[in-house]
Amino acid sequence: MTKTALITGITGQDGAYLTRLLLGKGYRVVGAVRRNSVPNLTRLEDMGVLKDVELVGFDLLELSNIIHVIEGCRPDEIYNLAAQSFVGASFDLPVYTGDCDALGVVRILEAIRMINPKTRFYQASTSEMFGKVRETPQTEMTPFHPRSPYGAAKLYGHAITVNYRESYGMHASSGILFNHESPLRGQEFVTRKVTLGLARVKHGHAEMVELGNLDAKRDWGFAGDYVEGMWRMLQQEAGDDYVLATGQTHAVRDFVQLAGRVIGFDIAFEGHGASEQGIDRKSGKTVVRVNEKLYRPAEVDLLLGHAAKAERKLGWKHTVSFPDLATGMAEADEQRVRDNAVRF
Ligand code: NAP
Ligand code: G4F
Repeated sequence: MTKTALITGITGQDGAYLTRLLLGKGYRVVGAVRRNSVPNLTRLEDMGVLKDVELVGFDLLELSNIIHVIEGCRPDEIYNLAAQSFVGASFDLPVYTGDCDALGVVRILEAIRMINPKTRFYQASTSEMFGKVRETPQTEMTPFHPRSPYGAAKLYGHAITVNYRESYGMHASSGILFNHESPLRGQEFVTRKVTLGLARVKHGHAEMVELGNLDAKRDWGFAGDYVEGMWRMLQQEAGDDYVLATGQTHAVRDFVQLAGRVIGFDIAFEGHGASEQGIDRKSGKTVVRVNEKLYRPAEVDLLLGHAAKAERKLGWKHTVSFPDLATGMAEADEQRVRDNAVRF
């Protein structure tokens, strides 16, 4: 029998990759989309899947709407990818972020409990919950210490998912996903900001790219690999929590140098802290500058995940290396800027 999946946040990066994966597996995919004055469907178009999904109006903030959406499509599986997902913005929007990323989760869980508690649920949890990390590498057993309103809100979303699993026997899983990127990544996240920014510098549309903390280290993987892990979690006999990560960490500075090389720069960093600059050795031009305004009030200095549980129980493994990820993103943005075709 055809399975139905409801994806919240379908218009985002992960939503596009998960939609392609589930359609390929024969699912009926219902996409939950919040109202915008202009429809925001470019990633689904880009992925070539827009025509194959059913779209429904949805907002994380409105319980009655969530109930109607779930009653209307009667999903076998719900993937809750919707969130205010930008850590930087969460410092300016702490209450809103909590409403979406914390209370939004319990609204969906309550609706599932009322309508059909057998519905399988995936919660998009995050390595940001580890924050000021207590151990390295981080696993499902590592204590949490969030460093942002986003991390704190997601920690509630994680805890309430575990709670509904334990209290009501629901098939609810929490994927503790480390950073994952792609050519469909939002422009405000650092990887995409770098690839798009450097491509614009190369083609004369910008002078340089301004960045914040270049020392921060992240465990960066490819979004296409991570949505496969989400799906595998919901195919298990029972819900559980899983870390998905590559097991490698790199500084923002490393990503800049790699992406820069693909775009045609040979970037050397000089100076320290707010005075640090990335200079193209070929032209002598400064292509990266630090702007202190982009520092966060509290930073997550280092993330490095250990995905042994997912590898053992789900048979999951990342397939795209850090250099290949940076290369794919840089090539995609270089081409978009060259063709004047930046759509998202
Ligand atoms: P994204 O590209 O920013 O997409 C977020 C999605 O949430 C968009 O579709 C957005 O809709 C939707 N949304 C935001 N507020 C909403 C609301 N109030 N009601 C309904 N929909 C709303 O994020 P992503 O990178 O795909 O990440 C997917 C999920 O995984 C997020 O929950 C994120 O926090 C989490 N996560 C991501 C990573 C990562 O590295 N990518 C790592 C760990 C966890 P619009 O298109 O209308 O804005
Ligand atoms: O790309 P980022 O904004 O990602 P961040 O904060 O790690 O959050 C992402 O990954 C989380 C998983 O760990 C997700 F839950 C979350 O939804 C999101 O997808 O920043 C990465 C690092 C940070 O340390 C930041 O301070 O890059 C540093 N950075 C330096 N300059 C910058 C910039 N980040 C951004 N966005 N913009 C800059 O100019």
